Amino acid sequence: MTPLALALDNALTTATELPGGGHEIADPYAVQREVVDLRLARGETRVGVKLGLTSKAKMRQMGVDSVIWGWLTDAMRIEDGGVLDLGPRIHPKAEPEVAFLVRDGAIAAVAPALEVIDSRWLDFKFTLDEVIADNTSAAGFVVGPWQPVPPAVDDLGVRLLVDGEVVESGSTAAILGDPRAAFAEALRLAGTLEDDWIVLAGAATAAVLVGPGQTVRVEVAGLGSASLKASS
Ligand code: 0L1
Ligand code: MG
Repeated sequence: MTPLALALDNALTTATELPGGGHEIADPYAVQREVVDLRLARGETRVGVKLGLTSKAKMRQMGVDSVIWGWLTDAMRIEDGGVLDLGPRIHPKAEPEVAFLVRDGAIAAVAPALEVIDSRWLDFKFTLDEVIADNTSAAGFVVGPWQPVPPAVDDLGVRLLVDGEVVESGSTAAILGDPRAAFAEALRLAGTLEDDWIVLAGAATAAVLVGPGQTVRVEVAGLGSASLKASS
């Protein structure tokens, strides 16, 4: 186990931040595996994968031209309409996404989703290798009602609302041009996707900080909505 994986895990379990920006990391996905293994050793199970940096805006911001990916575990799941406990969080943000349900290595259903990202790096300041090692900031997710896959999901309107006010809006086109492309990338990167796993395709807009007591909702045209409420 590398000292960095242990430090990231300690930051996760104690809700404290690590200064980022200067770590030499030979193999960031190997550190990510260790970070996830520590969660699995505490009894969590893998329930899917997530893609990150799927929008051109986020890629430009990080100076990269390819996506990153990480693991989802059962402990990250928040029921639709459920509570995001802010106690064990550092500086959680929510972003509107689309989720896919896996069956036989293919897409079986689609749903509106929220991802909660909570970087273990101070002020969300990290290098690409550092955010990969940190399991791509994965911290939580909400999946709305599963829907049959419509003929096209490449330009569905997306709104992110906080306490009923629209704070971000965009289109699923921001997710690699088509969220199904994100599913294909997830399959390629993970090598295999198991039945009933969830694939979070990536954010359609910028993420917003979640404050105490706030209700955050995603609406995806034609797919419905999903929400969470932050603890006070
Ligand atoms: O899911 C994401 O796109 C987040 C990837 C990591 C970058 C961040 O924490 O903003
Ligand atoms: Mg995301």
